[in-house]
Amino acid sequence: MITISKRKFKQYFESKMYSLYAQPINEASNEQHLNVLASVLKDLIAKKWVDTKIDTEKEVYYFSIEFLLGRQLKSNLLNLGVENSIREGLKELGINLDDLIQSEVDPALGNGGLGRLAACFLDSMASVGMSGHGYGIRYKYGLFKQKFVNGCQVEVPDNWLTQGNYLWEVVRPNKAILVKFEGDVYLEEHDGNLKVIHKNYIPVMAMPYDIPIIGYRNNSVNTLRLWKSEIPRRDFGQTTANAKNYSGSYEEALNYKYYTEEISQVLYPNDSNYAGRLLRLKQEYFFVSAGIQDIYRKYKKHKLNIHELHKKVAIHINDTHPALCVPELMRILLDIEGLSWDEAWNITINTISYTNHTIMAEAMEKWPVEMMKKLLPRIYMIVEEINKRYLSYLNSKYSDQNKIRRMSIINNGNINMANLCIASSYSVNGVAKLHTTLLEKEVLKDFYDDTPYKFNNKTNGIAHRRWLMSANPELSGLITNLIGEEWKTDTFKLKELENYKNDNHVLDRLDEIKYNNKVLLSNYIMDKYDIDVDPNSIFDVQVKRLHAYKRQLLNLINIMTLYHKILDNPDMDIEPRTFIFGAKAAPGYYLAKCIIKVINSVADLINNDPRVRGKLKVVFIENYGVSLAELIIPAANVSEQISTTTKEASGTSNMKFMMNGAITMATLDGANVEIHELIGKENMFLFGLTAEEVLNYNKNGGYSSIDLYHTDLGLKQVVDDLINGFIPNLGKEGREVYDSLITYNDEYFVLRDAKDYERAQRELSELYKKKYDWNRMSLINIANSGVFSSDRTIKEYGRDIWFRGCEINEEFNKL
Ligand code: 6GP
Repeated sequence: MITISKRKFKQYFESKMYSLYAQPINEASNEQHLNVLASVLKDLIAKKWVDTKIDTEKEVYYFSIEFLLGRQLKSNLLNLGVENSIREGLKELGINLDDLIQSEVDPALGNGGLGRLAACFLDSMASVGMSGHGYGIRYKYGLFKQKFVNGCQVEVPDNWLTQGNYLWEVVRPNKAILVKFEGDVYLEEHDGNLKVIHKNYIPVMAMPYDIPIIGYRNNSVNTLRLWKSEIPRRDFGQTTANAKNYSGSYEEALNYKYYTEEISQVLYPNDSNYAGRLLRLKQEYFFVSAGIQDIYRKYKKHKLNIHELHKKVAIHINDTHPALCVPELMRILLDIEGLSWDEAWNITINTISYTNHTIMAEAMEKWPVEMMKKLLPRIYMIVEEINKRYLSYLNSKYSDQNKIRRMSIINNGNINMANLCIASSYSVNGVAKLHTTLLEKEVLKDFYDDTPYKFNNKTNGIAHRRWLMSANPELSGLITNLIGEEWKTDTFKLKELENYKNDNHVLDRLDEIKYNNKVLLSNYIMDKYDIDVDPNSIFDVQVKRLHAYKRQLLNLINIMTLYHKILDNPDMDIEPRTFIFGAKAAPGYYLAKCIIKVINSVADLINNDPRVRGKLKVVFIENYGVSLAELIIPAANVSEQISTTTKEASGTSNMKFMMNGAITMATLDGANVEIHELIGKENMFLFGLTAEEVLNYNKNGGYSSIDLYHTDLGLKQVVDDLINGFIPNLGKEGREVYDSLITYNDEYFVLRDAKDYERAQRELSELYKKKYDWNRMSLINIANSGVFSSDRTIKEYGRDIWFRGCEINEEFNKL
């Protein structure tokens, strides 16, 4: 915790303004004010932000190809505990802190759940006082910005580094690292020892940009180190003696420059989907190699014993994108340290742990052997050797050749990255109970049967500081008034709120806060889209990536059903509803883009129909991301978590909504199962097929959507709307969506679950009429959401995985 008086801050701010910009405060731009403020804060934490503690305690390194940070100023001020003095100081200088907070860029260096989870974990590691750091890529362009043109998604590049540098980063040229691509690898004898020689490689320099991760009022400042790829600078300290010679033509030099810079140019816009492209593989190796070499360098600098690496370092790989940590660490231990294979393997396997984030088959990374062999010749040799040893282990244990083939790391000319991760780590975890069970019993069954002790569950969590304290200050204030401050560092204390479940005064206040947040969102919608939404209507929200399995389409079908009902029965007693969507589709995901177009067209139809005015509104908010989530989630009455059961590994917006008092409409999928366990079916709305039913259908070729379509006339009407011109301004997109439901037999059980969903929605509507019952439910949700703080999750990772035992555990070594 740091303290700074208002007077001191003002002096500091002024002198920083002079040293950075040589001009008076009142002449500076907003952007300059923001830079000066960030710079002052960085100075304040500088002493605590020391580079390393590696010699004193075990350090965790979290490798992730995405970190979806969101804006940092507000949460940094909150965590440092200096917001008030700084706000006051700035005010006296004529500057409004809120303007600065709003004008900060939102770095979108991630797609969705996986990237945002990584950011929450950084926040929690610092806040629980763990020495845990992130390694990732400093993409020049983050996730595209989404615009709607005639209802269709158009992607605009996210040029977030317009000023050249990011507010919070510090570049450290003296810590740049050489990463080698391509070239020839062979063995040479030196003094009777065989040495691995890598010649004619393409050298790429990884330049570290550090972002401070500030813990909540506890003196901890960890580091997120993001690597930028560059052509090696002239003064780059590391030798490139055996590198490919680029002394040739101007054109060759330009090509080389392009080769290096391209690597960290752009984030792949895929969520839960395998990209399969050479550039992506380059990105993966680039940041993994830089990170592992960085750890190694630090380790050597502190003269630590390499035989005990696993006692000082835990390396966590966030899904398979950083899987090359395994062969890269092996490479260093074998080729540089000269350890034997067995010892190098023992150290590696006791250092690396892995999280799986999805069971969707299309997300499973498989790299062609030929691609890896050419791009990463030494790494491929090591993977091949791991596979050889793994196969011989499997053959000694099993005779079922199909099973062995399924478990093999290399198979059919491809390297299966999940198999590599499981074979080479001491811990494999899923991200919610059901997901972990599905991994163990279905998707990774062979591996679980083989090494059950590696598998464990770590149900996801969210940074409650950002998602409640910062995003919903009014609710946060009410909670503190009722139960004191302690919940901020121990969210289980939120449970005490239940004491107020029959206190009408508190329930009224809860209602009022929700209303105020809805007004803020309504104002935004009015400003942006000129759509007038009523804050008294139910705000029913589905915000997440657009994916068929997440079933935005199911939500839409229910909206259409409701629309028809009102048209057929104008005097129907219905609770006014505003349906709110926010979702980006991967640019190459055609069906998802069609669904966006259909939702937008339906929104136009409904919002312009006077017959449903005051009853129904549909708003699709463009460019959903972290900053918008902070506005939308506190304003939601209903949280739509309606994925096809078994498909959503966990979900994390479900937790954010719950913590902000929204009521969950859900299938028993992902972490909805845990929500249900906590609050029971009486405090949420459940519908849909069970996991068992979905698995059974899948084993037997699905159900028949066309039969259902012909028997349920209400459904038929809505599905036909997609193609019969009922929805204006809808062309081939309607047909595409129709085909997914009828021609291709509704892979995600949208129609199969539609009736039950409608039933649950009707019940919800009825309950909303009973104000106190609704608000009581809301309070119970908040009171039980404490378990979903990522502080809890991170402590579990620490306890069960990273700090579990530091001796070499031979049991993990199956080779
Ligand atoms: C997501 C899962 O889809 C989501 O259910 C989960 O909450 C989140 O990860 C965090 O665990 N998966 C991804 O975003 C992904 O890219 C490869 O998986």
